[in-house]
Amino acid sequence: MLATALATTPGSARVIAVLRFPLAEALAPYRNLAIAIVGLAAVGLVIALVGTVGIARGVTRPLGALAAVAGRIAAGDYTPPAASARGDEIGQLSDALSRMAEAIRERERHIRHQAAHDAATGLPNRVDLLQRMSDLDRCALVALSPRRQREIVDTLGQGWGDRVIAATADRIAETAAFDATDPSGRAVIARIGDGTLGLLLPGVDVVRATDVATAAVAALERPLNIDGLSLDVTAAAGISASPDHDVPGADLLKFANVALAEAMRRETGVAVYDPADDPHRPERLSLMSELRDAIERGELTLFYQPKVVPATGRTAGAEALVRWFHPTRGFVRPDDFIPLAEETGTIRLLSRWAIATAAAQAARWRDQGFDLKVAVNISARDLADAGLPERIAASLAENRLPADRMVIEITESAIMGEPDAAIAVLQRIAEQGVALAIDDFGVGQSSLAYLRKLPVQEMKIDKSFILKLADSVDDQAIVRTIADLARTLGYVVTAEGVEDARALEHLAAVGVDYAQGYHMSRPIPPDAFDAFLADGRWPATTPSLVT
Ligand code: G
Ligand code: G
Ligand code: MN
Repeated sequence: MLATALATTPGSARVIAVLRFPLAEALAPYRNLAIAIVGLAAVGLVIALVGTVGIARGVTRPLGALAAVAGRIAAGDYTPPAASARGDEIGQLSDALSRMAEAIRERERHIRHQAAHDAATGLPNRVDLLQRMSDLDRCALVALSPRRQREIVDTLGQGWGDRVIAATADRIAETAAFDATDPSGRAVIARIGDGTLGLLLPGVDVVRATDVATAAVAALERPLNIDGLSLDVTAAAGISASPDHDVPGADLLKFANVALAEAMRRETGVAVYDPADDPHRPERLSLMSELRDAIERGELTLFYQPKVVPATGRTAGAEALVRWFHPTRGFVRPDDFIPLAEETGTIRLLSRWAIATAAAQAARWRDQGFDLKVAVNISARDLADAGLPERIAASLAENRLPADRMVIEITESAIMGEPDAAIAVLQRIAEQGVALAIDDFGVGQSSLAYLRKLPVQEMKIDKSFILKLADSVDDQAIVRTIADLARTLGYVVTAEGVEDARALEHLAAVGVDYAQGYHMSRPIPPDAFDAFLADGRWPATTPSLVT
């Protein structure tokens, strides 16, 4: 029972309402409704749960698959995920992954290509060549270089250097000999240096490689035609082979380069690796450290060879030529250590020594009353010695010798294509009043047009044109032409290699300024030179000056 007082107006009697109907009975009609509501809610919840799980699975399963694909891509497997038919976000993600895999595959292919190829020519590079070589037990390697590559790069620029290398490779690939060694199609022409190609010939021995190299060099006798420009390159090739030169792969490359350096010196332009040419062999290195010691200990001497005026017989000068009498090896020929000293850089020490020694000797002769110009040879490497002009000035000053008593000889090949800095060194030597002479003139590839730009005063005609002068009409014509031309251009002309009186007479008739050779005297030590001067057969002063 439930009783509750009802609100009334003030002053009226209290009214109390009494409920006498049972509450449970009153609520009974609503119980079913409540049960239905709870039941519905439960069913709804279950449906929602099932739906959520379903949807979640529909998303996570394809996502998991895509994650696995991403993992494979990371591991380097670029097979794209199976094409998705779904148009929703998952489908889009799958397509994006596909495209990414393809892009990565393409970029990786590009990077691999770049790593194995030379960018400028598209040829395989040295890394690639070494990689291929390491897989071979028997192979030959030919290192080939256009002889005029450096000149071409210097005058036309690096772009043309690249074009020449590419055209050279094409020319070689066309030769039948190269084709014949390559039934397997595994032979490659790679760019192994700025100006050097490497021909890797699998299963080929030295003999067959020499055939290929000879054919390649011959094919390059014909000018290359690039963009309408005809370029005469001529080539040299060095050969090494395994197992002939029984060494692991990397050394084969070094050996082919050593042979190439030798081939450059040969007229045939082809050389097989010979350990005797190898500047890196230990014996040679010890010779070089001994040379340094020999210079410091004063074991080197200069010999002098007279330069005589053909018409009068007057001795006007001398060329200083280094001699090395080794305490245990005996006499070491300059041809055996000068090239080596040039390669190792020791030549700079040697040249500074030779200049100081020759200046002192010239001063001694001056003090004895002989007015002789003394010539000293320098090498291309000396032109990298920016301090050389000052050393020459110092040697002259120490001996109070006028600069015009000294001549510096350099071969044409040593100055051809040298950078401006090297030419500046020559310029600074000449500015002091020291004369520059071009040695071995006529055998190099230089042009008079180029030499005209240099501060040169003297041309020394190479001895190959003089040795048989009396009997060779050709040589006579050449010598006359060179002498006339040089004289017209204002050069002093010297002929080297005068071995008999007839040659000397001929030179007197042609009118060269100086003659030098065994006929007058071999290179001799200073005291023998004094005796030579005293002998009077080739008086050191003109008769008019004597009286
Ligand atoms: O005499 P003959 O065998 O000296 O010389 C051999 C070669 O060595 C020649 O080419 C000559 O120019 C070179 N030569 C000789 N003496 C010197 C030198 O003092 N310096 C340089 N750079 N070369 C030299
Ligand atoms: O490269 P350069 O010209 O500096 O070297 C001179 C070389 O020529 C030296 O080796 C020297 O001994 C050599 N020589 C000098 N006179 C004669 C000669 O009359 N005949 C020959 N065959 N060689 C000579
Ligand atoms: Mn010389």
